[in-house]
Amino acid sequence: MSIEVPPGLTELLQGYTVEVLRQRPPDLVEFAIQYFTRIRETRNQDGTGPGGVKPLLKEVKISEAEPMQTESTGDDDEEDDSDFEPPVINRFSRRVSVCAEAFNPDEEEEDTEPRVVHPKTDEQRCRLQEACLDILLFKSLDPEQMSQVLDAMFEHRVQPQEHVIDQGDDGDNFYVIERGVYDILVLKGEQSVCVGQYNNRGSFGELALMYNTPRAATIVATTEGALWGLDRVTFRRLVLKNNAKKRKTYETFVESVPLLKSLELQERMKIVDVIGVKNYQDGERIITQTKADHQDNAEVEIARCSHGQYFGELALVTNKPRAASAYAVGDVKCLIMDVQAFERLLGSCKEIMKRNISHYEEQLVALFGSSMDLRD
Ligand code: 1OR
Repeated sequence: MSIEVPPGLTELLQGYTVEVLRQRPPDLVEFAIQYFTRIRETRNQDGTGPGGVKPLLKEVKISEAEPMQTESTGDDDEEDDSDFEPPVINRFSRRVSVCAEAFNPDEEEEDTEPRVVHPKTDEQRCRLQEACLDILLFKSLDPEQMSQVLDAMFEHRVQPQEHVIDQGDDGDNFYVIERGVYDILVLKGEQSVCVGQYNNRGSFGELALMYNTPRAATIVATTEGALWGLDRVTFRRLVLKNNAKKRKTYETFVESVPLLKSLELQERMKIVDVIGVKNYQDGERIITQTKADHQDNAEVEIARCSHGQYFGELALVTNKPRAASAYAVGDVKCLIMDVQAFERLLGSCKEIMKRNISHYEEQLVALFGSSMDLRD
């Protein structure tokens, strides 16, 4: 007696199995319901009909030890890019390493991914928009892309001591901080060392998603807090695509910045990946001096920066409050980097910056006649 396997059954079960292995959901039945519901929705949307099952993954390699890698093999790209992930992910359902996400941001391929949408109340959407205002990675998204990002984000409340991310894990989500304090811990040998902190603002978790690498640090909440998560697939589809454009736009500019000359090309490109672009109008304040050292409080112009120069590094290099304010003269376009990216990517440029600090000190002596200690 021969039993006929209905067409599509193998792919259907394979797809489900692969997603289970990738995401390790705690509840297989619950996960199956979500998974197959999403398939039905996608099928209804693209008119595949009841019998048809779109292959969800073309090639999957699973390895516990190796970091994820992007594989690109010509024609495969299109199907690989239709990779599917149900959006409900928590830190207890971590991904294993999967090599199925061929993504070539340079290609202007048609966008056929099912959209991830987490419904929100008006109040939630307001809080989310507020939290995302200064997120540099979102600054170059167009309004339609930004709206897709906001739709896809989901709220995640955290408790003190909760590990939001563990170093070495595969990346599942990118996080924007609404509130709460979070320590950044990095393993130095056997020891976990606190190398920084997020204080009620900022974002983290982009590196593993951008570069398909294991999580580079552990993030632990030290207070109760609220985060907004963005799933890996949506992050890659929107933010990575934009980064490819940013690289093209700013490649030549970043090459020409004297401070960055000592960096490798790859390092310079990583800078472009994390920078945000911000425009200022004539007279607008860009950074604000934290304390005025002079009795009369009058502001005096001490220097002017132009194309390819930088400012705002002093407080970061010395860990002191902002020593000066900066104002736009005419229309100004700045490329901005947050403090964690500055630490991570510009460590090797710090010596050059420190040397330049002595120029500031000389300028201040010339202006005010007395020496000022700008360093620690
Ligand atoms: P991720 O996806 O690797 C951990 O997950 C996140 O911590 C990482 O993305 C960054 O968003 C964030 N080195 C590496 N990752 C960092 C760092 C960091 N700071 C924040 N993250 N350094 C600290 C710089 C203050 C360098 C440590 C040597």
